[in-house]
Amino acid sequence: MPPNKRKAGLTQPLPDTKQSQLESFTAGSANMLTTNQGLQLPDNHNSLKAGVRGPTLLEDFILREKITHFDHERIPERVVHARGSGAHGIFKVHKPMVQYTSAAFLQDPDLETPVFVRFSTVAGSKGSADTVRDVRGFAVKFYTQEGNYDLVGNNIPVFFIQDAIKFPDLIHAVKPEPHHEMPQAASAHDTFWDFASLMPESTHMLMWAMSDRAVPRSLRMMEGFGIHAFRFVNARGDSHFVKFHWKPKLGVHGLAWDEAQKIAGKDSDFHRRDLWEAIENGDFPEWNLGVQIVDEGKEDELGFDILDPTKLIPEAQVPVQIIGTMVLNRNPDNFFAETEQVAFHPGHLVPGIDFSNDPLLQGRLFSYTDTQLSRLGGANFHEIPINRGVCPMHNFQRDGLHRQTINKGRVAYEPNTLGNGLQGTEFRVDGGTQGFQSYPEQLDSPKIRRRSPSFDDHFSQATLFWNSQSVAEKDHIVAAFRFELSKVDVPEIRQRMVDNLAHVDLKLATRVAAPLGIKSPDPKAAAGRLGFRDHRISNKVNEDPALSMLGRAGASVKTRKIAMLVADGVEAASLRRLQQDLADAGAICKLVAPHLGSVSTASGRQLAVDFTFTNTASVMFDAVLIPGGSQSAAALSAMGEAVHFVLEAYKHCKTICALNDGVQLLSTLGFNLDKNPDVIAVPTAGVIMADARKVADGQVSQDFIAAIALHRHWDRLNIDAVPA
Ligand code: HDE
Repeated sequence: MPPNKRKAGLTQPLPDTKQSQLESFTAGSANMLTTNQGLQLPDNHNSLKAGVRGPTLLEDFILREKITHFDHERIPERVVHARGSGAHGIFKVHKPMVQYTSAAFLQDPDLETPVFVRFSTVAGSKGSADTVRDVRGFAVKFYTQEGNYDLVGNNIPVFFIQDAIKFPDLIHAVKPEPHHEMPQAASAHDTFWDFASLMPESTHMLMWAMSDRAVPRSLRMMEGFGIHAFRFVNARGDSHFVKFHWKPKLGVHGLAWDEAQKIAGKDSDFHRRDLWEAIENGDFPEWNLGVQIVDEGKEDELGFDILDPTKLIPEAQVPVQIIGTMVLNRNPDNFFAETEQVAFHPGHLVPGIDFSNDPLLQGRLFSYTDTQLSRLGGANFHEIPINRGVCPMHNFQRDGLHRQTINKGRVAYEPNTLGNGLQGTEFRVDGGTQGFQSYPEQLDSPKIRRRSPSFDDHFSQATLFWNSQSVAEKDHIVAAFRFELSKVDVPEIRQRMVDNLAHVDLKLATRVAAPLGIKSPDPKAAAGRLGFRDHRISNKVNEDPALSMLGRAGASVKTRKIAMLVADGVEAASLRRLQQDLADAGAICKLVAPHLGSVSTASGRQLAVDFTFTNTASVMFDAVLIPGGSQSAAALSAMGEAVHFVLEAYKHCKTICALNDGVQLLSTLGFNLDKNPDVIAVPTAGVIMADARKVADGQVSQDFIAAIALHRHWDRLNIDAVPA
């Protein structure tokens, strides 16, 4: 039998004798391709044939091994959250949480707990576009010294349904319609709105899903939420309810809907690329971990049922305490091995954290292991490197498909007297006093298949969300409902939905209904429907600033992308100064020109070009600079693509700065720079027109940076009239 000569690719140490044999055969052959059995290949280009022009021989075991492996490269994609992007990082708690929880990773501020995070969309297939309107998954695996803890959340703090038994219906409704498998990764179709309009408990979540939360600018600019109430349990066994929040340090920002749709075509990997590049560039994304804590026994004072996952705890009612920070600092080495094979489960707990009776959470506790069995092909998925814990693991579970561990000894049961157990120790349980302890909640209730009446309020928090939005955010919600419902063919479904919305806010419903070719919304029509409930409780707060994205725009331009539109003859001194000031503030500047290579400046120097108008678009950037230089401005003004670039950025409410002759590109918008050289003009929010001399004294950079930090200028004038 030929000895194994392979070195590269070994993941498990070989037994000692094999290891030394391997080393003695490796010299000089480490780079040879081999079969999976280690046989060196003579040729990786030609199969074995009967003569150079003859048929391929069945005997060609090398060809067959290679093709067989290829044929089995795919595993089933996740039934939901199929499209995802992952990253490694670390988590650190800020101060010991001993008062509330015994979880070891939440005690020591010096302890770094490794994490792996996977962000995802819910509805689309693995190859679908990143920027579709959808909820985003935000799943974090903490590799703690007490075992893996998974916080498997979303970027929206509530969910569509209250009971797990409705999940297959919800997902079947939102996925492509089964007869023709359309549309991909979109809720804008009849079956989704048919279901949603018949499930008024979904209304609160629909408000979030129609807001800009569902079209994030970046995965790095999203909040994350555990959604359900969990329990913190301390060493004395005291329990507190806890809701988890991730707060991004870069702020919470969304795309314009038109922009999101265009990006889906221009770069369907937009979010994946953004996350990857930020980490490669050393701009490590960070989130604070926050908790809302409610004393066990005081949950009734909230005014709604803490177990109902269609409700959030308003931050204005129970503030979020920041307890730690997560930094994502390493991209995966291999997408399949890590991001695809990672297996999250809300039931992966550590001592000190426990479940509540939220009926959605309870159903999830079954689903996740079950789905891994078919997705990852058997019961040993915990042995896949990305899923392995970093703490010791011992039990007597054995065998199964793809078992990696070579268990030693004759004993695979407990109790035993025959075995020394693993590594010479007898592993056992100690009678129940150590390890994970379930919180001993007192239960004395009849077995019953019924919803608690405390879950019957389906609208008050939808109204709270609506009331908490700014004017622009309300406009976006109305526009999103209109868009989605306009794609619904059956008018009765459109009608049913706006009748439901009339229970959130009549003005909202009336605005949504206006262009949909249906009757004015009628709250009574909804209320008359079988199963419809509007047992409204009064909210303890009527508005909560934390529910608005605009209420908390980040004050930084860090990692924001600025397009600088240039052609031959561009005025370079002010361009360079702005580039420098923006780079100092952490922004990323790219030169976009009519051609690749370089452009000549007005003073005859060469500037290297990053992109052309053909291979990029305004939707890839957060802001635009049009420098001065009469020749450059004239060339760009004569190019439809350059003018479109500027108009589109304007329409998407991005900051635009134009210097001297560059202002020509804004003339279609009716903006012209006064010939007064001292002027910095701001004709509408986020449009800065300036003389290059103002650049030299730093004023333009300051104004430009401040405007970009506001993210978008949603209240900009006249955007509906702009043809882009
Ligand atoms: Fe999931 N969910 N889910 N889910 N979920 C899955 O597990 C399920 C729910 C969430 O990046 C699946 O490994 C049921 C809420 C995320 O790998 C599956 C119910 C929340 C991810 C599953 C819910 C989530 C999943 C598919 C209703 C936010 C992606 C593949 C009771 C708190 C994790 C898999 C990743 C994935 C079931 C509802 C978050 C089928 C039955 C609520 C972030 O097990």
